Amino acid sequence: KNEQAYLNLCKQVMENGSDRDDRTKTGTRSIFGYQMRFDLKENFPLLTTKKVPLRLIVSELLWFIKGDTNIRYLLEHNNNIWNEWAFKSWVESDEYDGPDMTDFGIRSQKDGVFKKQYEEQLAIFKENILTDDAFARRFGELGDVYGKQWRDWRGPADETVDQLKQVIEQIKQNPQSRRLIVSAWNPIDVPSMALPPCHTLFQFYVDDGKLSCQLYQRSGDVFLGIPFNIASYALLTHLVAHECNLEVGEFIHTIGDAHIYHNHFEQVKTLLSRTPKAGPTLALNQDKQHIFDFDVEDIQIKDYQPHPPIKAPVAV
Ligand code: DHF
Ligand code: TMP
Repeated sequence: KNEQAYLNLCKQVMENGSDRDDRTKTGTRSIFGYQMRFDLKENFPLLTTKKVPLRLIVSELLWFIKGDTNIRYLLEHNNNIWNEWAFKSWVESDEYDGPDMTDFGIRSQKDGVFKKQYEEQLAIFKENILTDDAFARRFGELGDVYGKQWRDWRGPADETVDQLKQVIEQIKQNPQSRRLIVSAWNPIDVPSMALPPCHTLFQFYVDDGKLSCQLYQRSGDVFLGIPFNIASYALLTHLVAHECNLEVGEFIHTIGDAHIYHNHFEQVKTLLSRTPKAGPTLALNQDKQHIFDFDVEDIQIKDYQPHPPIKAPVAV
């Protein structure tokens, strides 16, 4: 049932969306305003109609929770999902003197010779991030993105707010509160970010010993980003519930612009032709209590037997 909510979103966009140009020049089919509900007691909402690599979702979420905004941690965990956005700042900087990388995302899909050059430059960039501290500090940074806003939101007088820590304290002390909110959308900082936050604001709700979470996502790449976002917030809800000695309730996913990129249509058709399987379950290391103590190996998925992965190009 959980997975059906996602498959219905795919159908809805394909059948009722309007075809629009977009920032990346790829073209999308999009609808505005959509809500899905996932019952976290039923199973863990990781898609089975294509294989979604949970280890990437885990290391990305732990990176947010640490308050880190530098891709070095992700690369150390063999996670490449944020490379393009750091690489973009590097090739647009004065210090870059390699071949022209303007519009590398679009061009590498169309031009084989360029694709080789791009892959070479990206490999050099990754190597430098991993081995050169000064380079990593300057060019591995994505700006004041999720981790920074969740853990270290900066106010006008330079005071800081640890939103995640505070919201967890409030869930423990004041579970009926209607103010259990974490916002990643900081209008002062938006211009400095590699990509303004897509998952912009989330709210917790406690009822009958169960913790629910609702996310407002301003922009959702239905085929690539959304499956990650669903699993990531489901996992966050599990981690916070675990720390607060609560059961899990629902994850409610509200999306603003929900779009399928034109170069993902074939992939979406393949996905929709597949029959969902029973969903997996999540296993957290019971020896750990605090969300800030979790490492990647403390989070495991059980009984996950998905259909094969489906590759798709990411729009930069
Ligand atoms: N831009 C766009 N256009 N769409 C996104 O979903 C997106 N997501 C971002 C940053 N910018 C974005 C961060 N999250 C992948 C998944 C999530 C993600 C970035 C990339 C992705 O490419 N997933 C592949 C597997 C990648 C791998 O195995 O390394 C997939 O098939 O799910
Ligand atoms: P935009 O800033 O022009 O909206 O482009 C961001 C793209 O990235 C858009 O396709 C949505 C997608 N995206 C997700 O779907 N989920 C994510 O977590 C992130 C970071 C991006």
